[in-house]
Amino acid sequence: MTNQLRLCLIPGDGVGREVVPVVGEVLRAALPRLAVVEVEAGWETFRRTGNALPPETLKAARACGAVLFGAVASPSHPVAGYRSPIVALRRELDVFANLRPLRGWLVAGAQPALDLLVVRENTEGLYAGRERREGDTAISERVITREGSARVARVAYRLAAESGRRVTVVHKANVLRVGDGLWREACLAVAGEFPQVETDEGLVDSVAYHLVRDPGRYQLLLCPNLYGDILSDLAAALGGGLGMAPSLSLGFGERFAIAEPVHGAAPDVAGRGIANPLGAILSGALLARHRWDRPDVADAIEAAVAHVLASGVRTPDVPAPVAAPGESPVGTEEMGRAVLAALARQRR
Ligand code: GGG
Repeated sequence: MTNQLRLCLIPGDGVGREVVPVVGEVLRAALPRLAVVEVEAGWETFRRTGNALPPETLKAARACGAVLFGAVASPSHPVAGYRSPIVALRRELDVFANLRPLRGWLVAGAQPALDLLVVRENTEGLYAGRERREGDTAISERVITREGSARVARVAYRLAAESGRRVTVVHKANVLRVGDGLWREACLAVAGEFPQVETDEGLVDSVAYHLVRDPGRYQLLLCPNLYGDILSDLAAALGGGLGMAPSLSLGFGERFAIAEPVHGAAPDVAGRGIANPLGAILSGALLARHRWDRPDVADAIEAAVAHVLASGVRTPDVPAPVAAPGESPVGTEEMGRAVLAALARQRR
């Protein structure tokens, strides 16, 4: 069948195993002909099989072209033969542009003015994997290339042109004149290809400050790897919490895409049935929008999530609104059922 949409589910570790099945159900309800396969990866997989990213997992991810990854819990100390499977998978599929849309959801403590897209370079920078110890000195090489910077900048500018957003190029070129200097130069050269898109620039520390002071100030932050990682977590806190933050990593021509919630494996919460599945569900919506070209499905899922939150349903990580302090939070599966019910109501 030529137009069959295919999805590879990789729950991974910790709460990934609890939230990914919920996304599978939501996407199957929204796209009844979706073909779904489930495969394994992660620290637990490594402990059992000696390989954190087994070859059959990589093969399934390539065959489907669309992956929904849960979370991974790599140890903080080096382990012989182990490498982070999510970092390896991103590199294998060369998904170089990480999109993190962040908005102020209707929950206690969120900033309603927040409506931000963070576009993060996903394969270079300090995460290029070039680290070594020389005695008591540790050296981490930060890799920035013109080509790597320009290709993620083109994704950001294309999205900005489609959505009418202003692009802010984030850097620290006043100190890191060589690395961030090249990043800035490459991004501003791409800006020249999109004269219809407004561009400005910001030093990463100043952007962090202004984001907290005035969450509506920025529309699209174009960031090298580490800055994008940090600023998107900061923005997630302003939007209602890490549990609700989605992400999508895209490769060239959108041939490969990996959706994953921004949160990690959360060992303190795992196994209790209380993880927030909304970040993962909203990541599924990003697959529909950017990989499967189904903005109608993405809009429907996002509207269902907004409806559920507006009706006061929340998991324990989301603070209770002042108006309803005694209301009890729900668990992962119940939140999934609430989103499914909201989706079904839209179809009536
Ligand atoms: N869903 C994103 C996620 O799992 N974040 C944590 C992460 O990327 N950790 C890297 C690792 O543990 O290898």
